Amino acid sequence: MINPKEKITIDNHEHVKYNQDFQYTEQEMIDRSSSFYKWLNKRRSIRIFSDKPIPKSVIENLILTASTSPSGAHKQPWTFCAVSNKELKAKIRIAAEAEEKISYESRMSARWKDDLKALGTDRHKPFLETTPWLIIVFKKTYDLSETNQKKNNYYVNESVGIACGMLITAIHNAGLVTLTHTPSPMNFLADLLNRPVNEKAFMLFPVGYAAAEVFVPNINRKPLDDVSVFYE
Ligand code: IYR
Repeated sequence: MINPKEKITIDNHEHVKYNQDFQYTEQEMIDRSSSFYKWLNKRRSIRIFSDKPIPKSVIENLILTASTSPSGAHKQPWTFCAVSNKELKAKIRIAAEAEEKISYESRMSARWKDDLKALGTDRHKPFLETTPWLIIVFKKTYDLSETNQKKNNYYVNESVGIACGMLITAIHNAGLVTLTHTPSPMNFLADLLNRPVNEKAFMLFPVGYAAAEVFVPNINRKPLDDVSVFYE
């Protein structure tokens, strides 16, 4: 129970006292930020997965974590669709590979395909059937009121992009792996998953364990100097 003295009203809206029950000494902060970076830097995009099952409760926790993301005016303009149904995964694979075939054969430029060579990706997407779960993130450009009135949301791409980043971090934290898969166009996902008109597919994440033996591209992350500018 919140003590009534810990609440105030601003413009007719209730605000509760922020009780930050975690704070660190400067040394702890240095240690924690460094070890978190080292741990997150172990994340790799994986393209070959095991079919070992994952409890549904884990997927629920991953979605709850992603859904803690900040969002424009707190509209939380996202829906996370979690698919473990085998027939549905097979349909998603067929539709995604059909789009990818066209993309790789005609939509993508030679330079783009050249850039992807280092990653070892192509139009075949077996992981869409192998992984125990797919999480498909939908963005809500607008919400629909009970009377079907459109209510626009704000900073939808930014909000859903941040939620996806938090989802990826949560997947890594659970000891699982994923890949940001972006079949384009993605309209087939809204059709297959029966989503309402205000939802558009944003990104697809296969979630699972890496296959027993997987090789990942031998590539490096840019050093701090290349990705930052400090103004002190
Ligand atoms: N959407 C395609 C192609 C692709 C595009 C980028 I940019 C990548 O970093 C990786 C793949 C696919 O998912 O294969």
